[in-house]
Amino acid sequence: MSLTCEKLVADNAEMWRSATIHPFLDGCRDGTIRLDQFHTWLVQDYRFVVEFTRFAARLLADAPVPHFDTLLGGLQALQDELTWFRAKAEERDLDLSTPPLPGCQKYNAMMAELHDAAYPVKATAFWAIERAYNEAWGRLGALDNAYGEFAERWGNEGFGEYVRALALQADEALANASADEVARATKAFVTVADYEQGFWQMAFAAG
Ligand code: HMH
Repeated sequence: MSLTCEKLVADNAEMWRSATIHPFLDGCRDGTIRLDQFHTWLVQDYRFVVEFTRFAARLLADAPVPHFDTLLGGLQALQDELTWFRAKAEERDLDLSTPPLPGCQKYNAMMAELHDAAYPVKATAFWAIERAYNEAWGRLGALDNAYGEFAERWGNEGFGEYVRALALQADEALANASADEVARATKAFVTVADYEQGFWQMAFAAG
């Protein structure tokens, strides 16, 4: 049996919980998050998504042709997302050129380091990053407050389908991966879980 995305989540259940359940998210659900905390997340996540877009392009460059459709759809969604982030920042008068904080910086550095990794490693990390947000925001459900559109962006059913398609592609790549690549993919998954937790904490601790 080869490694699968589901097995990674199951084998690291506690870490994954910490990556996707956090007081920052509870605060968005309850409306108790402070603006400085939320705005820190918003600006830092824009900086993250810029680097994530470069990572998506590298993933596409290495992908087998049958994986193009899902990844090109993902790149299209990222174009929309970057435009949306700029609109949200403008509405809230936020400066998107604010330098990345350490929790964002190390996550961005990790993605840049993965540029040279084998396709199964990149595909696993990319899926994990999208899955984390789908699960974290999706768990909040429909929100009747200012954070509803944020939860909806990553928690919606279409995004869930995209994440499942990414998992199938990563699983397929892992089935054909070397033992070393499987080990590196596992390490990348654990790092994503760790850095996701750190990213929420970075925003929550702001101010
Ligand atoms: C920190 N993880 C972080 N930001 C995001 N936007 C995503 C995952 C999903 O795109």
